[in-house]
Amino acid sequence: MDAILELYGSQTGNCTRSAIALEEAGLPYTVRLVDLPGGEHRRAGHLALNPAGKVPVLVEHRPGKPDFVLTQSNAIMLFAAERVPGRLLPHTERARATAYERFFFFLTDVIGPAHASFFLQNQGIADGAARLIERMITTLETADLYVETDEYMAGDAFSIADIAAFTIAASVETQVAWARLPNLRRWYEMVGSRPSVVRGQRAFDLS
Ligand SMILES: N[C@@H](CCC(=O)N[C@@H](CS)C(=O)NCC(=O)O)C(=O)O
Repeated sequence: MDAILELYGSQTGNCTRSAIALEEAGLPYTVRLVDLPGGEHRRAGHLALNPAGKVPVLVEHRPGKPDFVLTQSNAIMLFAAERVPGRLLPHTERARATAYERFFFFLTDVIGPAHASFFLQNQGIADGAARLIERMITTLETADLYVETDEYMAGDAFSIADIAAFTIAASVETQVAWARLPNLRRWYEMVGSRPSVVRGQRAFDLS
């Protein structure tokens, strides 16, 4: 019997990125919906998987061996990329380095500020939250240059950089200045219509 993958999560950007990566890698997995509003992630069952009480969590059930448990959405993406070489990261060294460069650009310069803004909003610091979102969108919009000559965010092949970029762009879709960013718009429409991306986006929508 092959290993079985289970992805615990909810309808959030971090969970969706992980689901899209598994879909794009073609790795079969089942979804385990975690009820965040109901506090399921803070109960013993979930804390046994992730003591930090967060989602997503990927569990690999391996016949005759202990389960392998992986937290951190980006580690899950890299796990998927390594499990199926060539699907989410290029084979050649320099092309792969560029994919990492763009991936980390979106993670640290765009998604990081978005998470910080969410925290500020929850703390009642609406002005700071709004400024961070504004800055995050301006930074995201600079990615128009990446797709001016290349089809994807890191060259001519889809990669983890596209997944990171797409999920955060989708979360601020109505606020991006698409009219003056034709390259980014073309890329966004193309990535958004990929069947694996569509499936990954809906992974936690079990309604
Ligand atoms: N760096 C972690 C962040 C995980 C995280 O913050 N997950 C959120 C949902 S997107 C969560 O579990 N929030 C519940 C809570 O903090 O109570 C990752 O990328 O997986």
